[in-house]
Amino acid sequence: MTNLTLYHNGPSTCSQKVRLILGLKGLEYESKLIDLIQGEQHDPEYVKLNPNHVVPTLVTSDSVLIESSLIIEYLEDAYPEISAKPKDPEQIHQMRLWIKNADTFHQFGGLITYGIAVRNLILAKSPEEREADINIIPDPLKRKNRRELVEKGIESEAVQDAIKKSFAFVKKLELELPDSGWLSGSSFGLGDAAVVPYVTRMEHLALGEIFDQNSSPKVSNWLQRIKELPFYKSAVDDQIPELLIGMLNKFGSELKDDVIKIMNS
Ligand SMILES: N[C@@H](CCC(=O)N[C@@H](CS)C(=O)NCC(=O)O)C(=O)O
Repeated sequence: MTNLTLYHNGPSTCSQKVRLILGLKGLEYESKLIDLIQGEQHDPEYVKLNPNHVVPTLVTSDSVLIESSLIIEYLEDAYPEISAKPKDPEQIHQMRLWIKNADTFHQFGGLITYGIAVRNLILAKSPEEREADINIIPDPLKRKNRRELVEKGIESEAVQDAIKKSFAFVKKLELELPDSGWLSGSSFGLGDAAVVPYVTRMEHLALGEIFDQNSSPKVSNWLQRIKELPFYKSAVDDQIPELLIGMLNKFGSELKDDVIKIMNS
């Protein structure tokens, strides 16, 4: 019997990562949803758990765990029965490089999501609400980036850089996906869970053609195999509102040609 409470958000990439490993291991958890658009991550009670004002946070009977990549490593250490990592030390190192790649890429995933689509939700708020939303972000650089990408969208230099980094991320994945077809040894595991949310995010933003069967067959097959895992639907699809997917797709489709042009520039 586990005693796990996950503070998370349906579409959040870092939350998906943790839910995928909970799903793989068949671990039950109490779900506490944090609405990021409403700013619940800044609620003083939540900030006591996660001083970085972000999701996810996993609360166990003994401790409060933050940082999604460290949470999945914790889950592997605490619940090793269904393993999410290879035995071979070199393969473990390869897997961890992918976890690190995903962590490095994370900020760019956020920039493309906001710069292409979510900025429109923020722009729909009153100027006062918008300013308050931005000013509450604790990290000054993140605050500056958020303001710029809300104002400029894909005209922002940071968003354009993130679009190019997204393309490079998929290319690297296509080039380096091991023959086993997984990023975690011989089966789905921590490396795959860390990377896949960023790839599906691009798909939701109508950029799926950069990793379709023609352009990136290895990534395309890997993604398909992950989507067929028995726990994928409950860990990911069921947790992302259709309305949000529709919104990401709509704004992504409107800008797709421009985004692809930036990727190739
Ligand atoms: N390094 C952190 C990053 C967490 C993070 O940035 N979470 C995003 C969602 S994927 C978030 O809560 N964003 C809220 C905000 O930026 O206001 C982790 O891996 O847990």
